[in-house]
Amino acid sequence: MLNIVLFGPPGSGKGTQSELIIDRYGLTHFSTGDMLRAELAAESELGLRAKSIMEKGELVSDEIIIGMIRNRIKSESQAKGFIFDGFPRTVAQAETLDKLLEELGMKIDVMLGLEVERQELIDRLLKRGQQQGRSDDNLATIENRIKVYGEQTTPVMDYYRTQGKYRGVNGLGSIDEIFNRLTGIIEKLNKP
Ligand code: B4P
Repeated sequence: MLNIVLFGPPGSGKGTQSELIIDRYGLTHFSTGDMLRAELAAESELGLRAKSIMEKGELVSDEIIIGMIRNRIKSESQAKGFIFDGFPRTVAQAETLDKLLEELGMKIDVMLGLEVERQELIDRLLKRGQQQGRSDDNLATIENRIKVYGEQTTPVMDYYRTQGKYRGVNGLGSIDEIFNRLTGIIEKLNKP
């Protein structure tokens, strides 16, 4: 079983690289961003609560996120492995994930951190905003997402670093180049 946390600031390529990793290793995808956007599209009560928070670039509460993820992990406990994309985003989420996995006899094997500088993040997300019209891909919200990432999400990197599981990866270059860097690390995981 292989369980990966794909980590990085907004726009670092987590969603993009997750799809390629899933194709290669047959993992089950957990994107809390995608799950929240599905709730928004369905206009569920949870979606309505999350909408204004996401549009401001703030984090949705740990309570909502943990409730959402707990049900899905339990219902997919037969999976070959998981890729967590955009989750955990706070230390409380990381601690809960560790406990949940432990209850199921599983653990996180590695956190792969995509490292991309600020201006490149802004350029990518503005471009996606123009192409796809995502309501949180505008300059004011992007700048707040990056700020919130620095304040609330970077401590999660230290959480996994302390466990010896963090591997930083240069997130600049072509999508294929970055994928090769990531698979280079994954392939070495089970080798002495
Ligand atoms: P997410 O959906 O997770 O969005 P994101 O961090 O912006 O990253 P995303 O995966 O979409 O972008 P990617 O880097 O792949 O979160 C959205 C919001 O949901 C959050 O702000 C928050 O409010 C809420 N939320 C989600 N999870 C939460 C949690 N656990 N707790 C609390 N709140 C939560 O790619 C960006 C762009 O770059 C794409 O257009 C892509 O085509 C492009 N790109 C990718 N790789 C590239 C490359 N190598 N070169 C050039 N462009 C590239």
